[in-house]
Amino acid sequence: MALQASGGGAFEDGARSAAPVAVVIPAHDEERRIGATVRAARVVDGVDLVVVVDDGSRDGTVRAAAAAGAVVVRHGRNRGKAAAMETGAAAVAAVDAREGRRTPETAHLLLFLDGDLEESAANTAPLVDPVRAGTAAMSIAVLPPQKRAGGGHGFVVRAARDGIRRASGFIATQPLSGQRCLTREAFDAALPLAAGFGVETGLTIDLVRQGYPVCEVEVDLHHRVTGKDWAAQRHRAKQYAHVARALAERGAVGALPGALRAGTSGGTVEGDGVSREPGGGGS
Ligand SMILES: Nc1nc2c(ncn2[C@@H]2O[C@H](COP(=O)(O)OP(=O)(O)O)[C@@H](O)[C@H]2O)c(=O)[nH]1
Ligand SMILES: [Mg+2]
Repeated sequence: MALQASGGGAFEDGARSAAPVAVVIPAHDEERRIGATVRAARVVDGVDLVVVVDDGSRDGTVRAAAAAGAVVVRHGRNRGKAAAMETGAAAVAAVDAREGRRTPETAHLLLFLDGDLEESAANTAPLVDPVRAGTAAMSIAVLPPQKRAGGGHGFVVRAARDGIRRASGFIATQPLSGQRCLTREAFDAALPLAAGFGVETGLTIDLVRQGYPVCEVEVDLHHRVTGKDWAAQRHRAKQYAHVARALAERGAVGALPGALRAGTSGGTVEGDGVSREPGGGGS
């Protein structure tokens, strides 16, 4: 179900019925979940290619992803989530060139998924539908409440949501959701991506601002829920810094103090989004 759509200006309307789907999975130290995620992604309707970008993992991510049938591209050192997405999209572009897919109608649609979705990655077809139909240039998955309660990254979610609204007017239910389907043109129009974990915030703002229609779709997905331990806190702090940078680069600096106030007083947060935060949608 499309929850919201915006834009319309620069978007070249048109169905992509002939386009296959390439799944791109940025992954870091994901050996326990990447195999199941890849296997599930491969059975999604229209998917003929799964690319895993291993971003300097220290574990067996590469081996597990390859064994599950993914094309694996490696960063020798950790370069961040956005860089991994750019690398994965470049790998798909090389396949498109080799296969003679040179038009918007025939180029692969890009389906970005996190590496920790495991079996639920098989449920992502509804994310592709609006992009294939030509009603959206980017769709974003809204996840249901997760099975286990998370360690709380509400302040990052609020900062991103508030900033996106200020910068573009788009009300994002789960602004950090990394499960997104894009046309090649939309992806290219958003380059260079906002760095690291700021990538989702930047993508939404940049595409809406350019007039591309963006929609949210409820999808039954489940991912690892991060706890409250030191590593989780560090992850959240890094996420927050990256989101803040993406917003600052887009002139939405005023969002940050507002978002922090919202964390304590409930001040500026929109709609029902806060209550949905357990679903999170990852980063
Ligand atoms: N490329 C890249 N991907 C990362 C990095 N850290 C995490 N990821 C991936 O980003 C996705 C989301 O990370 P996750 O830890 O699940 O974040 P959360 O969903 O916000 O809790 C997963 O596919 C991770 O493997 C990193 O440093 N570089
Ligand atoms: Mg996750």
